Amino acid sequence: MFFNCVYNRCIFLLQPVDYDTLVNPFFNLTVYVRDSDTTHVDTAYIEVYVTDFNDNPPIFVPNSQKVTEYEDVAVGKSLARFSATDRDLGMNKMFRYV
Ligand SMILES: [Ca+2]
Ligand SMILES: [Ca+2]
Repeated sequence: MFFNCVYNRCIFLLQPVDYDTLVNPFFNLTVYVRDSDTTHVDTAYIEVYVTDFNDNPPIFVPNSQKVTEYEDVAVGKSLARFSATDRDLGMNKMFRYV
């Protein structure tokens, strides 16, 4: 349960929502209002869509390598390949090697 509605007309977030681990980022909420007459009831429907936030940094996988090469290695030869990954999505997953 991520949301709660209490008597002051607001919907609250009860716990952090991590877009990167959600199976479904859509939440359909139903809110009821009534008075002392039990037949006086109305319903509102609220759709909440959680979007991604850039909350994960890129990480090298692996983050260290050992390279052994002869001293006369040709200038410009590639000595190692490395890559990184980022758990976010879309533009928040973009990074560059510097
Ligand atoms: Ca990121
Ligand atoms: Ca994220």
